[in-house]
Amino acid sequence: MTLIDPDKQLPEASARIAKRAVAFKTDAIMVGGSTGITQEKLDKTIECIKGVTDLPVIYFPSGANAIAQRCDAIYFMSMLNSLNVKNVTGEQSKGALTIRKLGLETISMGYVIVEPGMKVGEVGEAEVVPRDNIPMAVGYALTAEMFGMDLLYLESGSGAPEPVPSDMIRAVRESVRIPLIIGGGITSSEHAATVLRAGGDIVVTGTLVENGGLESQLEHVVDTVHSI
Ligand code: 1GP
Repeated sequence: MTLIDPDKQLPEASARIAKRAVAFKTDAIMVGGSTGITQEKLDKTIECIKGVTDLPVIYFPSGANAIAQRCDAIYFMSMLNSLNVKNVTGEQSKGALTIRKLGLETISMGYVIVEPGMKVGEVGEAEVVPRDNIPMAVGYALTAEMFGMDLLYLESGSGAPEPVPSDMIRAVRESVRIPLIIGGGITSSEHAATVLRAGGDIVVTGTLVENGGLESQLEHVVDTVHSI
């Protein structure tokens, strides 16, 4: 899945990124970012993206301050290792009625921040899972599954120097049956292959499409994901 942050470029530029990602056969577009998301920017970005593709556009929210009106689905997500309850159930409870009134499809997701966590770890006030603390990651994964969540997202943070460690992904994969999304620091087909071989089901790339890797790397990454 290709992640587009509405705060990083104008809506028309987001649509251009989406169009190229679709040409390279990405499977879905995620829209979201940790800071600077306004309702207007979000809705305009999704409108522009939907003008260039029929692929699912999934909103990846950072709070209840902006809820995409025209997305195909929204992650109804809880940052399980946040120390601030607003990121666990607070923002969700503020946004739930709006989501219901809009009739949006919700995909429940446990969101777990792994070291270094980057910006999302900071603004989310996460007690990040240390890269060598596999039991802690497994505990959160089981928590998500036992709560009945549809997905688990292991996130090392946008722009992280390395993806989530393979041995952590492997241990989590062996512990739960729900699909596993891996994001943060995946900038090459080697990274994508490593996280998928360890047991990830879905790879998310964001920074790659913002910093020039769109043309040079994304096609290879998607091809690699589809070949595993
Ligand atoms: C961030 O996991 C995503 O939420 C994507 O991370 O920007 O490092 O690809 P990158």
